[in-house]
Amino acid sequence: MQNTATPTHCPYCALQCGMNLTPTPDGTVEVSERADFPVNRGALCGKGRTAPAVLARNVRLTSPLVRDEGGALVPASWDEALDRIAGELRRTREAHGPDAVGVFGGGGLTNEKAYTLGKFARVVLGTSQIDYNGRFCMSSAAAAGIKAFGLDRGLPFPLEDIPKSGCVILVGSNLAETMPPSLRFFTELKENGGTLIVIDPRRTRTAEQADLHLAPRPGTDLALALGLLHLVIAEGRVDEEYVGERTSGWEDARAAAMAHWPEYVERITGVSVPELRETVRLFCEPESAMVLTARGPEQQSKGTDTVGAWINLCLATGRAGRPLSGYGCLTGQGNGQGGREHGQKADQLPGYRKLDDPAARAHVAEVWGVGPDSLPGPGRSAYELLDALGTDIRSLLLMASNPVVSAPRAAHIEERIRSLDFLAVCDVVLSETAALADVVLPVTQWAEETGTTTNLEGRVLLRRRAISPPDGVRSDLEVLHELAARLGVEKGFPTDPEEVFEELRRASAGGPADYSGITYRRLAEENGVFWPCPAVEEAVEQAVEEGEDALLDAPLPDDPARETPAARTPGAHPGTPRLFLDRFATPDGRARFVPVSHRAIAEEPDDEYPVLLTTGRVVAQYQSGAQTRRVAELNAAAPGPFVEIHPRLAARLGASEGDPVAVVSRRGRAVAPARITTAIRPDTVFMPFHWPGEGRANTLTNPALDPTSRMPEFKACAVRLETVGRERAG
Ligand SMILES: Nc1nc2c(c(=O)[nH]1)N[C@H]1C(S)=C(S)[C@@H](COP(=O)(O)OP(=O)(O)OC[C@H]3O[C@@H](n4cnc5c(=O)[nH]c(N)nc54)[C@H](O)[C@@H]3O)O[C@H]1N2
Ligand SMILES: Nc1nc2c(c(=O)[nH]1)N[C@H]1C(S)=C(S)[C@@H](COP(=O)(O)OP(=O)(O)OC[C@H]3O[C@@H](n4cnc5c(=O)[nH]c(N)nc54)[C@H](O)[C@@H]3O)O[C@H]1N2
Ligand code: SF4
Ligand SMILES: [Mo]
Repeated sequence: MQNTATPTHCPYCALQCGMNLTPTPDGTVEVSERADFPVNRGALCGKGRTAPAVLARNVRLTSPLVRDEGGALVPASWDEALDRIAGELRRTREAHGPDAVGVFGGGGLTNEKAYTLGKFARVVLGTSQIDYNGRFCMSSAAAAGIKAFGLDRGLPFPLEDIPKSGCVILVGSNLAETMPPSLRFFTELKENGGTLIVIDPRRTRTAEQADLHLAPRPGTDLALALGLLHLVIAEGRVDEEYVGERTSGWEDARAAAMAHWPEYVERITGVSVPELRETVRLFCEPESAMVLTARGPEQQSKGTDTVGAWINLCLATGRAGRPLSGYGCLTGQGNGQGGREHGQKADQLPGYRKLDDPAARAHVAEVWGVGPDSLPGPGRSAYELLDALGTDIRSLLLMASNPVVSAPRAAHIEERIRSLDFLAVCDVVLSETAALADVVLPVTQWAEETGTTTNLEGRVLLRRRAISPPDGVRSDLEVLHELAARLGVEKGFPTDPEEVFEELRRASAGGPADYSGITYRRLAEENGVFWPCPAVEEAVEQAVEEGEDALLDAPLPDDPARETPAARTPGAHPGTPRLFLDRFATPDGRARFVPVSHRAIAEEPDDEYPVLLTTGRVVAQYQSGAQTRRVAELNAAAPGPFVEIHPRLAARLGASEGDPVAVVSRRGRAVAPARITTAIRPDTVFMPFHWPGEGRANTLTNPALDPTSRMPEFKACAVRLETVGRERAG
C-alpha cells in the first residue's frame, strides 16, 4: 500500500466531508485536512476525525461468527458461514416461498452495494420483501418532492448557494450538531445580510445561531406552514405571475390554507401571530429565499403532507426553480441520497425507477439479463417488514442497519427479530442486532474499499480505498457474489466496485437519477458530479474522431444549471448542480401544489400520558451508536442517554439534574438521567436515540406510519414521567 495520502470522504453523514487518509504502521489510517472539497473545505466534526478508531482490530469483527448448538456465536470459516446462509435461505424459500426471505439494507451502503443488494433480492432470491433504513430517514421528503416537483433530490442546488440567498428557514434541523461543517454556509448567509430562521421545539445550538427561532409544539409543523401561507395570501404576497406560469393546483391549495387562520394556528402550534407575521416578512421581502427541512417535520405520521405544505409556501412565493431559491431536504446518512436511488427500496429499480412501471422493468431486466416477468413486485416498507419477521418472513439478510436500537417500538421489533427462523447480518462490528444473528459476516469499511456515494446535494463522489483490510474480512460485494453463486447464479454479481458502477450506469440510463455519463475517472478528476448526468454519445464519438483538442472546445449546453464549480470533462455532460431552473420534472413542466390540511399526531397526550416525547441526535454519537460508541473520545463527550426536561416540568416531577427518570409510553419504559434545561418547551421532553438497553429511546416511540411514505412517527408520542422508585408523577 502507498504511504502517501489518499483523498477520500468520511464514512458517516450525508455531508460526505472530504478528508485525506495516510496509512499508519498499526494498519489503520491517519486523517488529515483535505481543503479542495468545497462542502467542508477541510473542516471535520469529531466523528469524522476519529473514524479510524473503528478500523482497529480490537474494535471491529475479523472473523465470521456462527451460532453453535449451545447458542453461542463462535468463529467459523467463510465457507462454513456462507454455506450456512445459502442453505438456510434456500430452505426457507422451498418451505414458504420466495417472499418468506427478507432483505434489509442501509443508507450507509455505497451506490454499488445498494444496487447489488437490490439486484440480489430480485434476481437471486426472487423476493419482493426488501426495504432499508432510509425509510426511517428521508422518505417523507422524497414522497413530497416527487409529488410536487416530479423528482426527489435532497438539495436542488449546491450548499454553496446558501450564503447568497436572502433568507433560509431551517425546519427541524439541528445541523450545528448533525452536520457541523455545514454551519459555515449559514453564518456566511448572515454575514452577507441574509436571515436565518430556525423552527425547532428546542433552542438547539442551531437555533442559537438564528435571527428568529420559532419553538412549535412537536408534530404541528403542518399547521405552522399553512398559517404562514394564509398570511402570505392575506398580505398580498403571492407571486401571481410565477404561480400562473410555473405551477398547477393553486386554487385548492389556496382554499386549504385560507381555512388555517393565524389565531387557530397559534393555538395549535404555540407560535404567536406576531412571530408568524415576522416570519412571513423575513421570508418574502428578499429577492430569494429557501426552505430546508430535516427530520423534525419529516419523521411524523403526516410528514409527507407537512413537507408538501412547506413546498406550497415556496411555490406561492415564487421560491422554487429560481436562482438561490428553493425547497431542499437535508438528507442524513452517508449515502442517504444514492441509497434511495438504485433499488434497495421496496418499490424501486435503479435510476430511481418505479418497480411497477412496465417500461422500467423491461429496461432493468434487460441490463440484468432476466425476463421482466421474473422481477417481483413492490414489497413492504421498513417498519412493516420488520413487524412481519417471524410470521410471513422467516429468514432475513441484513446489511448496514441496527434496528434493535433504531427502529420504532424497538422492544417489539427485537422480539420479532428473535422469532426469526434465521438471521444473517453483515456488519463491521458486533452491533446489538448482529449479536442476535445466526451468522455474522465481518465486512470491509470505508477506508478499505472503493465505492461511490451521493451526498445530500446530489453530488456523486468517489470514496477511495486507502489501506488493505485485515485478513478474515471481505466486502459486502464479495458476500453477495459468493451467496449468489451458492444459490445458483454464477454471473452478474461482480466484486469489483467499478465493474458494478459500469452496470449501474447502464441500469440508471434514462431514469430520473441518470448516472450514465459518470465514470470513476470523471469522479476522480472533477471532485464529484451532480446527477442527472446522462451519457452524451455524440460527444464521445466526436472525441474518438477528432482527438482531445477538439473536445476542449466542445460546446456545452447553454444553461446556468450546468455551471459546476469543479473542472469539466470536455465533451461530456457536465452534470446538474441546479435543478428545475427551466422546468420541473413533471409531465407539463409545472410544479404541483398539494392541497393539505392540518391533522393531529397519531397519539396526543392525555391524562395518563400527559407529556410529549421527541427524539433526535447529539453531535458526538452517530445513529444506533454501533460505530461511535466504540470510539473512546466520542464516548467521553457523550457517554449515555438522557432526558431533556424543562425546569417547570422537572419541579412538578420532583426531579433534579442527573436524577434517573423513567419515561413511560404505551410501548414500554425507558430510564435515563434528567438533564434540566430551559431550552425545551415545558410540555415536551427530548431523548437522543443512540443507546441500547434501559435508556433506549425507541422502546417508547410510536410506529404510526405516514400513509404515503410509510415513515414512522419518531418525533412525537405521548409519555408520562416517573421518578425512579416512586409512584407516577409528571
Ligand atoms: N451527530 C450526528 N450527526 C448525524 C447523525 C447522527 O446520528 N449523529 N445522523 C445523520 C442522519 S442519518 C440524519 S437523518 C441527520 C438528522 O439530522 P437532524 O434532522 O438535524 O437531526 P435530529 O436531531 O433527528 O432532528 C433535528 C431537530 O428536530 C427537532 N424536532 C423534534 N420534533 C420536531 C417537530 O415536531 N418539529 C420540528 N420542526 N422540529 C422537531 C429536534 O429537537 C432536533 O433538534 O443527521 C445526520 N448526522
Ligand atoms: N427515535 C428515533 N429513532 C430513529 C431516528 C430518530 O430521529 N429518532 N432516526 C432514524 C434515522 S433518520 C435513521 S437513518 C436510522 C438509522 O439507524 P440504523 O439503521 O441503525 O443506522 P446505523 O446505526 O448507522 O447502523 C448502521 C450499521 O451498519 C454498519 N455498517 C456501516 N457501514 C457498513 C457497510 O458498508 N456494510 C455493512 N454491512 N455494514 C455497515 C454499522 O456498523 C452499523 O452497525 O435511525 C432511525 N431511528
Ligand atoms: S459532518 Fe458528517 S461527513 Fe463531515 S466529518 Fe462529521 S460525520 Fe463526517
Ligand atoms: Mo437518517
